[in-house]
Amino acid sequence: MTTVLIIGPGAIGGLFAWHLQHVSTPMAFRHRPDLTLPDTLVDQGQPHTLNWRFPPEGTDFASIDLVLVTCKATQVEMAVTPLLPMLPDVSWLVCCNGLGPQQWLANQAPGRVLWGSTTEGALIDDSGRIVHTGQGETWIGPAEGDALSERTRTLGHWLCDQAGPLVWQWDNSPADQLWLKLAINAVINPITAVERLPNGALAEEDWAFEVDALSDEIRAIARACDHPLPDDLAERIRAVARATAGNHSSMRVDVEAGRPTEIEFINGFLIRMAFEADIKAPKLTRWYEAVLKARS
Ligand code: KPL
Repeated sequence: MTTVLIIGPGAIGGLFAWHLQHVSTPMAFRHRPDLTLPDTLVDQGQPHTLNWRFPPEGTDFASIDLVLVTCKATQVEMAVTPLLPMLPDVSWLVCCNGLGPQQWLANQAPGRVLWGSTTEGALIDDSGRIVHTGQGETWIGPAEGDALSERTRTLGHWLCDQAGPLVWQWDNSPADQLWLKLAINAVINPITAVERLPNGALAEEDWAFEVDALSDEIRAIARACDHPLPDDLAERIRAVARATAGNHSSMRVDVEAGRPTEIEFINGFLIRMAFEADIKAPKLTRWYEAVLKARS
């Protein structure tokens, strides 16, 4: 039996635990003593019992094969750093917003890191249940520029092949998916967070100019980084806004809860790439600054 440890036992962590629970009993990393695990997942109105657990006292970490990192981008370094020396041989799959944490982890564990990107929608409702709000897909594959070990590649294919309830696909170049997700987050998240809008507002005519202008800036940066984004990026962003119309973006939720946001890992990352490529990014910078102010 393959042993999987999940770091970030939130909505996406729980959704992935559900995907795995008939072939593994995923364990979740307890980073706070008061943390409890959601025990129910609601999919299409149907409740399902989640079968995951915290590792018992004295668990031999050497028995872990794979670590799924699904926490916020802001927490990856802090959560993973103490585990790295304890887990010298495990494979890692990092699936969170942004691109910086993925690059950081690939440097820490060369040959053993998979990058993932997901369009699944999930949230934790007021009764603590995970609700699967949008059917999506998850793509996983080798970290960019890294030669994947055979063992990690095999585990990656195992994750895709086992018939869980979700759609997981192998992608030899997941960096392209990550760039697309980054672009979507860099437009939807800051605007909805600062203006306190539901995602669907960004598909409306009122925001068309802003979405177009931000998309143009992001496409120029991505091109300079050798990850060209589709010509119809703005349309794709509007499609995601429409598909998640009633949702509050994760950044809006964080701002409203007074928590740190992922702005540094999304717009901050793109602004740094723009600076290195000598490209102007006034719109991205404006929304970056507005999110920092919205928090204070
Ligand atoms: O990924 C998201 C997020 O909120 O972080 C989107 C796609 C904007 C959906 O809410």
